[in-house]
Amino acid sequence: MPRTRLTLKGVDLRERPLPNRDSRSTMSFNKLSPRRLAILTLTAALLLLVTACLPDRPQSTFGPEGKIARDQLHLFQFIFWIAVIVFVAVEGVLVYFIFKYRRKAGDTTLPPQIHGNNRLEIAWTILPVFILAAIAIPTYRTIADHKDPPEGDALKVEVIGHQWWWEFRYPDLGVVTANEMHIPINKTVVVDLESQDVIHSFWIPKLAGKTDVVPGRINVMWLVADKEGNYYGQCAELCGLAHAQMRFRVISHTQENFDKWVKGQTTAPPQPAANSAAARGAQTFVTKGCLACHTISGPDAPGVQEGRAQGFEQGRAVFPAPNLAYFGDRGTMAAGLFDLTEDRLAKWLQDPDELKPGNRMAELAQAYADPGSKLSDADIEALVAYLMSRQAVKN
Ligand code: HEC
Ligand SMILES: [Cu+2]
Repeated sequence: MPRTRLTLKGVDLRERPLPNRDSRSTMSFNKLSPRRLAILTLTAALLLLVTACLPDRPQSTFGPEGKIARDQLHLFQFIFWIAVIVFVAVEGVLVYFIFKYRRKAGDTTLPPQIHGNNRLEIAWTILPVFILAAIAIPTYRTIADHKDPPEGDALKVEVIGHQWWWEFRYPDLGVVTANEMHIPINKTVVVDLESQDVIHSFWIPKLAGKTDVVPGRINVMWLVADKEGNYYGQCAELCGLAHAQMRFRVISHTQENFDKWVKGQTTAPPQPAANSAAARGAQTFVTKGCLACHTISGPDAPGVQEGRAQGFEQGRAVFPAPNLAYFGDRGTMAAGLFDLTEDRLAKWLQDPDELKPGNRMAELAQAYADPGSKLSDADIEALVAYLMSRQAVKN
């Protein structure tokens, strides 16, 4: 049977027609040669790959802005380049031999049959040992370096994962907030991670790699932000229906601005003026049962969220929910899903399930489960005015 040959420019290979070449033109890609198709596919794949890796994208690990993420990237790059060298060397030798030792046309003899070569065997056993050792040493060093936070002054934040939002408690500062974690720059932030329901994973691509958030145990991680910024975070563990919409932000400030933020979060916002829309909203918030799940006056008292979580497990219509005491100051809503605007907030209150399918508020809150308690347009307007007025006193 005649052998077919590859046609490569510049290589002395005689071209022979492939068998059944005509049959290929009946394929649906008849305008695109397989070669063009391959190039097109590769280009598209490369483009996708490259856009996903651009360091300035909000969730790219290639643009680290803190020590932990930077160390992790350096380690990744080190291993990546070793892998590239190994790949190029092995594939290079392979391709070289494929061409060099091709069977010549008309040659029907068998090549010399070799079994085993001690020198080779030893070389390719020992070489990988060195390569793996070279990878292991910086890997262990990085893990050890990241295990414990550096000595000295640190800010402690307790992060609690809920289906499908994040709670942030600052036990030493008396602050409780949700979905937006504020931190000072150039300061170690020690994060205690705990879940009140299923396993989540806490991930801020530009500041630190993922750490699991597990019910019944506290995982500790730490991070440092280099500069002021607004960083995207994301739950990185499939945790139920709205898992992909369980996002958050980390906002880093200079120490001075961070202190201002803390001061704002610990000074009660003024009560709405009598007869204002916000005052009606405050009433509506109580009468429509929002208080069952949301605290709106200061930080949640100890045990309150745990009580809600237990209630949920016992089948009651409650669930731990974001603290709304300073909701009007937030930049985002519904766990980092949308920028906070009055329109979005009104849409959320109309039908939370439409904006974030499966969320617990739409499932359980009296205002959505019980047609008799449905919010009227006037209720929604008043609630929007009230919630947006929940802002820290500016100082
Ligand atoms: C059964 C408990 C429950 C009740 C009752 C409830 N909510 Fe919620 N609410 C939640 C949960 C849980 C979330 C978080 C949803 C998510 O992002 O997945 C939430 C989110 C919100 C948010 C967005 C918060 C944020 O951090 O982005 C607002 C605003 C809100 N609720 C307002 C209200 C109002 C107003 C009422 C009363 C009409 C109400 N909620 C009743 C559970 C509840
Ligand atoms: Cu999650």
